[in-house]
Amino acid sequence: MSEYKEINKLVSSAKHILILQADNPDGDSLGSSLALEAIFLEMGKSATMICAVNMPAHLKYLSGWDRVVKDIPTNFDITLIVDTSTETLFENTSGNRGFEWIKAKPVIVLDHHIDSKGISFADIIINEPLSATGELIYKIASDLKWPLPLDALEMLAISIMSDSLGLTTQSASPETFRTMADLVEKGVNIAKLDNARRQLMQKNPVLIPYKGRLLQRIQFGLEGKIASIIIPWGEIQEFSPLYNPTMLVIDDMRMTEGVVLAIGYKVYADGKITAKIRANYGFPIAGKLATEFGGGGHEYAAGFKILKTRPITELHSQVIKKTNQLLEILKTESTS
Ligand SMILES: [Mn+2]
Repeated sequence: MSEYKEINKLVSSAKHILILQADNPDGDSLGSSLALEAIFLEMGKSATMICAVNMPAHLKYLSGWDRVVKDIPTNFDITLIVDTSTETLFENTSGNRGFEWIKAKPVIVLDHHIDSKGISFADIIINEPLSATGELIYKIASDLKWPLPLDALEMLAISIMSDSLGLTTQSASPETFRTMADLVEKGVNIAKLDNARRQLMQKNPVLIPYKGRLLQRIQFGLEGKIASIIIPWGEIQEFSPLYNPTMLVIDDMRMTEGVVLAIGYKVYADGKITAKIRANYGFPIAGKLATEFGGGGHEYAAGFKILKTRPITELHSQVIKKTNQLLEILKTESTS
């Protein structure tokens, strides 16, 4: 793997490394950041973790989350971007002073979203079809014989468990299980990590009646195949700091008989609309649907963002139409 060697060359000669997450941090991107931070510190380097948005509350069981900062320092040598190769996911980051410095210095991307469009200012993009960026980092670190202290191993395990939903997704390969076995053998205690996660999953009591309201607003379209929910700006303001409103009900939406796709829209004050898409097993169309609207993701989990103001009802009609087309194509493919 000559690309791994290229990474090693850049990392070896760097003293201060930036670890950058996109504007949509998740368990994989944060876990991968914290793992790399631990690895680089063990190598005697300094590392700064950057993300232009606040860490979501449900990730705060990952010890060290509060070391992720928004300000880009001046004195760094290289940047590692984790868990994305989609440039549009740096909208907030690009508004940050110092983004030009990042572009001017070497940029390495470590990702596993293989359908992505790429990042124009990256020097090296490693994008492999693995379950999580954490799995890729374990592969690279093992190959390059980087030090892997226990806290790094724990973070890699969290990354993999998070993106593979506890090793239950299609992307969890035999290699993913072998990686997890390695991590456990090297001292990672999954039960302990999962207990920390569960404690943090306890919800603020105000979210329980709110969830009830959301459940009543779920709409079913395309003969019950699509479940959708719209979160208006007022609710984003009120409830997002406590929990991602869409995530409160998305599993209920997906677990409804006949539903193949669940979609949650958030409508912001400036008219921006974001959509989170989850497809059920056997209907791998989430990524393709998101791509139609300028976004991206995986077969079963994806999202997009629309900056231009347009009525949500109009957008949803187009989403329904596109979903129908993708389902037709899927049907044709499976019978041919
Ligand atoms: Mn990921």
